Amino acid sequence: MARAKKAPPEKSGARTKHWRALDAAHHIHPFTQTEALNREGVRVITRGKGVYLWDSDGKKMIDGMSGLWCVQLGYGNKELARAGCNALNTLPFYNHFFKTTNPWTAELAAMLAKLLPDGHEHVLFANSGSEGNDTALKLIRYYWNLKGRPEKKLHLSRTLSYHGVTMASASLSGLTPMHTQFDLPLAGFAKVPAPYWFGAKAAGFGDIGPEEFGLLIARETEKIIRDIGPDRIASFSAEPIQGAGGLILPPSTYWPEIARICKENDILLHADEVITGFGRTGEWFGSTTYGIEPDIITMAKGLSSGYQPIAAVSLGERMGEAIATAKEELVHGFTYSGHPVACAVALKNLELLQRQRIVQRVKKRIGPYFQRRVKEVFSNHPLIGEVRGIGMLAAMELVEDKAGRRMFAPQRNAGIICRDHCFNNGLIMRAIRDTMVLAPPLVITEDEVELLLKRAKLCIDLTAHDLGVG
Ligand code: PXG
Repeated sequence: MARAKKAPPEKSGARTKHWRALDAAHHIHPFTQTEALNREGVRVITRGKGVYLWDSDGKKMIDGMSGLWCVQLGYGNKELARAGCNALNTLPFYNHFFKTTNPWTAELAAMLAKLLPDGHEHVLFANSGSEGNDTALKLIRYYWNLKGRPEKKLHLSRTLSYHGVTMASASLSGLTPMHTQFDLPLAGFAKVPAPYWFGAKAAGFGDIGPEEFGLLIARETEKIIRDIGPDRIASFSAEPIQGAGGLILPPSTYWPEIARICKENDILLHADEVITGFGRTGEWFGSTTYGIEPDIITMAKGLSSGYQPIAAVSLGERMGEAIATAKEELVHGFTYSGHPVACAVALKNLELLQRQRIVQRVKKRIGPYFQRRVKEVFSNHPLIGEVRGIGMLAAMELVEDKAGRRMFAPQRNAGIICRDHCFNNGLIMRAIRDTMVLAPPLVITEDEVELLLKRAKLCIDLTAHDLGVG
């Protein structure tokens, strides 16, 4: 323990050892088996610039995941740093509880209202996607209470969805490994199937096409709603594209049918745009990409390019009207809701996304380029069963048998083998089960896309070799 108090040593090897030891002794990591990590030794990330990260041994990596799907503007953006620094020097903290606001919070709320889909004129702030979703669920309950429909309490969401880790957000999440350790989900949550077409064959749906599958899953959702009784259902929460569940792109038939079902059954539609917001799909919001008209939207991550922890929840017309005109106090809010430094950084981030026309660039130039090149490089690869993507999101399914769309048995660890090759070869690519996912910063250049794909190809070749495919 005495070692922990010493200043970091000068030499990089010794410094890495020093930080590893401190981390192993005192830091419990998220979604990590602590004992295994400490045996292996953690990687210490010390610096970022553009699309690159460096570790404490000076190893440079290209970040194909924008941190955790969030660094839209890349690392080391000086304007974002200056905006945060300016707020820190001017008003490092004040709250909004005592009939007060601050310039950055007010401007950010107005800027969001301008960028959000029509009707979303009101926002509340939180500090993470999980808190944002927790807030959204509370507001959904409140809305139905205000409307005299207190029996509408059940929250629907999808299998393989990721909505965060608080008690409510984890209950909303459909990734079942998130539940068992904590006796979740709480009461009042129910699941409907995800429109995961690539997994349809393995799930016993046979050789169904994506469009037919999208309809089938929406109709299955409708059946579950009918069985539960629409009068009991408050909301349907969904990511426009499921991110952490495996980059599941909905077939084109899915969302229009879900919108109809929600409307007909008077169920509030809650879009979780934590990953799909702020240009990721080539529009400001994934809801626009898929023609979804949500009653309530959660956003975080790209809102500040991840430079500050901040989330927002926006209310569409009917929820905004009911909540903003209620004749009573809204008994909700965090110490740091609308934190001035986080708001200043988010505001600057939105200004830069607009000034540099980054969302249009994703839609018109770099997004189509990225999609075309990922498909060119991987569509015919024997280890890749499907390449899918939109904007600056791409997924590649590692399969044992390409023609038969047969996946690997989980114990083959295909995804983990590939991810480890990536780390060792200067690329950060996420493995979700055996789906390899890329979500690079929106500012990535064509040359950087080429470098990223060159490394990804090398790593997928190495993985194919390890697994004896091709
Ligand atoms: N909604 C969505 C759609 C998310 O992707 C959250 C809510 C929760 O946000 P916070 O800020 O509370 O983490 C997320 C977060 C991964 C990974 O490995 C993805 C997330 C978080 C951590 C890891 O893909 N998404």
